[in-house]
Amino acid sequence: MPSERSTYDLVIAANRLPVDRVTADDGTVEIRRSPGGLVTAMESVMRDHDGAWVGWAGETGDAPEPFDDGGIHLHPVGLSAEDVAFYYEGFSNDTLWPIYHDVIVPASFHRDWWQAYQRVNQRFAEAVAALAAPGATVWVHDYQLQLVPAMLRRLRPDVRIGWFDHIPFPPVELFAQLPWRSQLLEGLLGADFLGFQRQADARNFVRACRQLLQARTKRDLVHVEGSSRTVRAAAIPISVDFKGLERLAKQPEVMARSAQIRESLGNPKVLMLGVDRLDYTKGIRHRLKAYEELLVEGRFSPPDVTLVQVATPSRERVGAYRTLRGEIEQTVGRINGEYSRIGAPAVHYLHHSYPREEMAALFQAADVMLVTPLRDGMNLVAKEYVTCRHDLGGALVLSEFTGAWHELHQAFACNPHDIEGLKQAMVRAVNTPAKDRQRIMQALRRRVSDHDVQRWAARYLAALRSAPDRPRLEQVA
Ligand code: GDG
Repeated sequence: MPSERSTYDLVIAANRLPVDRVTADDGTVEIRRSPGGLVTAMESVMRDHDGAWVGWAGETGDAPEPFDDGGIHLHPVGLSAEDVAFYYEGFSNDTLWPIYHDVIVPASFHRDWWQAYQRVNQRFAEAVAALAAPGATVWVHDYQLQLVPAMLRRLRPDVRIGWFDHIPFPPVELFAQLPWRSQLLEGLLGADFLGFQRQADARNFVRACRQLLQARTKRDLVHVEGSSRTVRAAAIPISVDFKGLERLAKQPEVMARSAQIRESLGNPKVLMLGVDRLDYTKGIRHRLKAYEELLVEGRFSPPDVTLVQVATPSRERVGAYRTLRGEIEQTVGRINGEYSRIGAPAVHYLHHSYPREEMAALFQAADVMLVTPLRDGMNLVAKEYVTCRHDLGGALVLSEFTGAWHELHQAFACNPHDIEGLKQAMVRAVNTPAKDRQRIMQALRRRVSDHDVQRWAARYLAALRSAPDRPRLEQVA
């Protein structure tokens, strides 16, 4: 049932709605929770607010009617097949995503993708403008919607606009490659407050404004040329719903499932686990290389040691993702061909998505969690893993190139480009005495429990409320 109200004091805009509408061949419509870090984080925030969420419902064609789900008013934005190909798969995931992740693969630049990006951002801005109550707070999310803040400000100068960047913001030397760099910065400067995962990301943004727009800046403030506005850019790192997830992990069925997983893997001495969207930023190939070398050197040997790699299907129509999948599957095949025994594969490779309960059980079953991205805004999997380890068991190997590492530095740190170093971190995680591992796990859990997603949202909304709303020229040299 759509809600009676027509405007809302809090409006979220994100590329995806927190649910997918899936129409079966017989015409029946099913509503499914959609995957991804943002959805996981925002769900618990929206539970505490009476708000609306604007986003794509996951099917191409006309937008379905707005509907309510779990106390949130959901307002779908329609995307045509061309919009999905150009705005989402193209500009968002084949232009911006590589540039914002250190150009691990080359970025593609196409002017018709940029046209689609502008068109779709305008559509989002108009949908938000129609739903926001006078003086409402609007929270725009992520790299797909960087033009929305300025577009929305033109339509609704009365609303307070925040934007949060879930992924890294690149150094100006990389950002400058974008033919549309000025328009993107100007789009973001329509906001009152810009939130980033790390201070380095916020600093990169401010520097880009200074160098590419010749904007006046001071510390975390950017003056918007030709206006009396200043915009603040600061780090507010995202987190997980610690209490909710810990509760799930403590359920007897989840704990029983965890024991069953170990059992069905032949009760290995060491179970290593990777859980990622199948994405080249996540360092899955580097992790497999390190593991393979440890097998070659005889430092690890199945069935004593085994690796479970969950690689959730992602962006399968983008070329770089198809190539990566081929490479990973070839590597897994080679490792298994060489080192598996009947009933004891060296790598269990699972190209599926699983329910949350199963993920929690896997986290609890794993002795060593491998989080080895080459670049990652935060990485919620690292925080979810420690949240699920209420038994203080397990060890986290964590890449220095994740936002999470800046908070979880007691973890077994690694530089995934340094395969020798990565191997050492994996071996250390296995060999460190249980007592020391427990102490480390306790410290990691304390950090996540004190800085959970509820605190993140409260901090973000407080920063947005207190962002400069009047000329503060005296602060901008
Ligand atoms: C972006 C940024 C940032 C994965 N497979 C399954 C599943 N997942 C869940 C994980 C986790 C989420 O998806 C993935 O979040 P990450 O943070 O690891 O990575 P991205 O998707 O790249 O997210 C990232 C994040 O936004 C939030 O700001 O941390 O840096 O890139 O929650 O558990 N969940 C279920 N089944 C799966 O198979 N249920």
